[in-house]
Amino acid sequence: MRIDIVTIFPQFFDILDLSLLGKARAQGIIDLHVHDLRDATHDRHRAVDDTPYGGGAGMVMKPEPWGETLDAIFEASPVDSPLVVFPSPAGTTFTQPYAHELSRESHIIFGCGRYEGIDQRVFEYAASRARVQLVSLGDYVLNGGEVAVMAMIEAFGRLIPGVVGNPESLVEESHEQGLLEYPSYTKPAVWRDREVPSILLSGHHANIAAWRHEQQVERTQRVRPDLYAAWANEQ
Ligand code: 6GU
Repeated sequence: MRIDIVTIFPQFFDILDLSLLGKARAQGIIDLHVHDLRDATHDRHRAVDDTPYGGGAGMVMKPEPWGETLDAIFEASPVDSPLVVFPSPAGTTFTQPYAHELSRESHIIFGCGRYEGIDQRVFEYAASRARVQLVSLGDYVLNGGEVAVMAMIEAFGRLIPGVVGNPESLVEESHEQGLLEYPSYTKPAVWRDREVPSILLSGHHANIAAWRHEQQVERTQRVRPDLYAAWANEQ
């Protein structure tokens, strides 16, 4: 999969060299390109923002550097219609099913906005050359899209075949079956007077599976009544 990121903070993404995703890059599973939006400015101050038409607080990202950067990426795209994702608190909510969708794409371009936003015509132009989606992490506001893009790449990157060593480890996680995950324990069997639930030491696999499922249902009902209602509805 090819991933392009457009940002005014390219160093932010240096940490994608690390861990599972760094390994996936080294193996050629992920082909990452980070672009500094300021490289497409042509003034002395390398300005990427300007005051909003109509007035109001804050600054708006200028369209020209976006157009130039996106054109270069479209030219280099291995596909006819890549997916352009703009992280935005005004977007649709990022979910595990959406992470699975992203993991099946061939080319994703992330456009990180800063300031009060990006000139609206950039979205319209991008939509004339590619598929465009505005995506939000949740109902709160970040200063810019960089952290959101990092979170999205962490979420879908590990779903790309070959990135996580044992694919079975993906199946029982929170949000994969509409429930939160069950609690986990390892050795020692007693730690600071706290015992591991005895059923986990019993060796009885069917009982263990049933206990874990009960734990998932109980935990989901307690901390995420919204998820629980949706899950119970499906049963
Ligand atoms: Cl994707 N971007 C920004 N700037 N703020 C957010 C967000 C995204 N998701 C939640 N808050």
